[in-house]
Amino acid sequence: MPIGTTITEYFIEEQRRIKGVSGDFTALINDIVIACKAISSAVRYGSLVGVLGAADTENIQGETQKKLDVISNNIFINRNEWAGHVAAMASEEMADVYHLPTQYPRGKYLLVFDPLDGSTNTDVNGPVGTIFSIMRRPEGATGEPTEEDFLQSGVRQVCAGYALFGPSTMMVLTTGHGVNGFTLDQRIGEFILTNPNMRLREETQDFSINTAYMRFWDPPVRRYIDECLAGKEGPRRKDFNMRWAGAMIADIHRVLINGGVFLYPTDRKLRAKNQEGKLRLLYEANPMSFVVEQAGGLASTGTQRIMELQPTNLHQRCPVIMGSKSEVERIVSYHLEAQ
Ligand code: P6P
Repeated sequence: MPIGTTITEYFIEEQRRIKGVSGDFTALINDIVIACKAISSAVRYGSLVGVLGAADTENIQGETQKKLDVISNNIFINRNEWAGHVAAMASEEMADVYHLPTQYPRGKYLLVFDPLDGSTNTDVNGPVGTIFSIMRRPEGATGEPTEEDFLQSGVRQVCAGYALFGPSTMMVLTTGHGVNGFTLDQRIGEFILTNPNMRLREETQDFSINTAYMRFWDPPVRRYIDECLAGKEGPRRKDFNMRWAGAMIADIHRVLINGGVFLYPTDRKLRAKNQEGKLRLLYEANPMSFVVEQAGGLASTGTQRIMELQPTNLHQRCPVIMGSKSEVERIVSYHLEAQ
């Protein structure tokens, strides 16, 4: 049975192209891949092994954690803390920087992650996934990493990607040289290269936004969506389609495959709670922006490139508008006109 290119083979080939790399990075990716396989298994067996439903805890965001949020977070920590590739980690599910147990060596990378994005979908058998971003520890930093070490803008990411637990389990990631997708072959337990060099379509007819919040939207967002809804009879002269999966990973993966634009913008309701957006910059917006930009799309807050934002805290939120270049450019132009 022909196996195809495994994700490990792919990264060893990548490593051979980069002079002087130590193999640390490839080994870190391998640990992340194993963590994603383990989370995929936990998600797949769901109710059969009693891991659905709410845990009796809240995360830093004040959101009730699902049992699978806690399980997935523990899997990511356990797989990545021991090998000496990371210096520390940070997660949506943990208030502070995670410092490694003293017996483990420290590496040169910082790993941030959302262990189970869209976890409210677990109880309804909907798509969920894991998002991760790898940064370098600042040059010359000594001792235990601090929160400040993590506060790097998205353009400093070394690697970013996600695992999507849908009808099949996929990993999609970038190291800044394009985007590649790998599908888990359950028969052999390996991720196989199935979507080499993923490119985002310029033109599209799909948009992705939670229209339940329409009454809170700012005028530029309202204008863009109203024009999509007006279809052929409206200024866009074509019909559009709306999808909302309740998990940004699933919505943005569809955008990568079909083209389109995903919006979780700021609005009056969020600003009333002193929140810039709903989605978190370091472990949701930045990694997904890196993937989208490397696939030829754009990722904006509406007025700024997401990856150029300077984070001020670990769990900072930001508005997210990302996808096909021409659509994001149009939405940004509406924001600039409204200023
Ligand atoms: P709403 C999941 O909780 C998440 O963080 C994203 O993955 C998703 O796109 C969004 O929130 C859904 O938010 O307000 O529609 O429930």
